[in-house]
Amino acid sequence: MEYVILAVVIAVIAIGAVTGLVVSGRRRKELPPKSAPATLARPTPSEPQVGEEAAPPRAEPVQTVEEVQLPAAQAPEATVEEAAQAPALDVPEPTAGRLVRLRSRLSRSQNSLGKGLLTLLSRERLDEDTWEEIEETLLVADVGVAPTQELVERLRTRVKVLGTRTPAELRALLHEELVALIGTDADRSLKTAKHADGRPAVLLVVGVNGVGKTTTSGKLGRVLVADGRTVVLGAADTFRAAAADQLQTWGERVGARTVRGPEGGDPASVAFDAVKEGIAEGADTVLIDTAGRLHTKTGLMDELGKVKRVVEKHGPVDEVLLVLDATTGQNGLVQARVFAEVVDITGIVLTKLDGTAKGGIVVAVQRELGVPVKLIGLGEGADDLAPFEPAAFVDALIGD
Ligand SMILES: Nc1nc2c(ncn2[C@@H]2O[C@H](COP(=O)(O)OP(=O)(O)O)[C@@H](O)[C@H]2O)c(=O)[nH]1
Ligand SMILES: [Mg+2]
Repeated sequence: MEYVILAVVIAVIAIGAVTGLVVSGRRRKELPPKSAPATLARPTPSEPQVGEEAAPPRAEPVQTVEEVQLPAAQAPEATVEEAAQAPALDVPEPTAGRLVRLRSRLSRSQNSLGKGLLTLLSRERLDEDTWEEIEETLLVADVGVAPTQELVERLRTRVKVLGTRTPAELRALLHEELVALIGTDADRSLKTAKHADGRPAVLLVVGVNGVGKTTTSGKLGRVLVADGRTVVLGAADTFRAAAADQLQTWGERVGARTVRGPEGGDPASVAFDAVKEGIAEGADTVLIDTAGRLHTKTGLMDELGKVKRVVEKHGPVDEVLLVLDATTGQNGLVQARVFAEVVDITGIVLTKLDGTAKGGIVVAVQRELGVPVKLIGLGEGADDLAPFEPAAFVDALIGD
């Protein structure tokens, strides 16, 4: 009897266990999968957004799995994770004809200089007062005293010879004289091509705080990438981490690597490392952004000299670009002089020409340094940097 009871108990337990398993198994099957991917990870723009570069958050609609259409011929190995790691790179605008594209910016900002001169020259009577007004217009636009007098003299002589003055003749004459004043002989090309021995071209970007060095380095990096070059950026402004972030952001947008050091580290060693990296990678161009040195701080200027000397252990620096803010006018000339004493400037970048009527500074600064303006900045946008071409510049000033 006891055996019977025991057998029944065992049977009951066994049946219970089996049904329990089945039920829980069913239950498990009814549960939704633990990690149903409600949304597909989208490639996120992974670059850190800093300061002026920070774009407003994109209001992109979230795509659900159902909405995603797979392209028929998709490479099987392209996984979602891979896509997330490789954000789409910017495709910068081609550099050819940039000044022409940006001419409306110049026409607007330099209206009083270009169109103003033309209007004055077109007056019925060109009396002394008018010539004084012409002179005044040039001086106000920061052309500088000596170049202004030269130009006025030449215009006076040529207008006299002209006799009748048709608008077309006057425009052509002024165009010719302004282009001559700016100069067409100088070599305005940038040395950015790799050397015969495989060493990358090295460009140093210098200037005081806030003139647009980092922005220019970034824009220039884009230009070079657009032209098919491989670029390494060197963040030798080590005074603020934000400065290196800012440069890195520019680089990431076009796929250029940024070499940086610890905050407060030695700028010369970062610059040295950047060139070393460029050599190791077989890059075409190394662009080194430096800190904004106040020209009154002798120690900091000495440091800039050191950056250049240390970089030159790898070989000569190809370009030292002095960035000047056109809106600062004559003050920029004082800065230019001090920088020229410390490093041999090979080219001038004039930024913010979109925000000032003082386009004549192009003439003044070239005279001051005997170095050509090679690039001009015409806005905060990523592609608002143009090679400087005298004829196209004058076209924008007075119309063609
Ligand atoms: N309007 C205008 N702003 C510019 C231009 N170039 C630079 N900037 C602005 O000038 C400010 C300082 O630039 P940044 O590159 O940080 O100067 P840095 O201190 O010399 O490195 C930023 O707000 C830039 O967007 C330009 O050509 N036009
Ligand atoms: Mg900077």
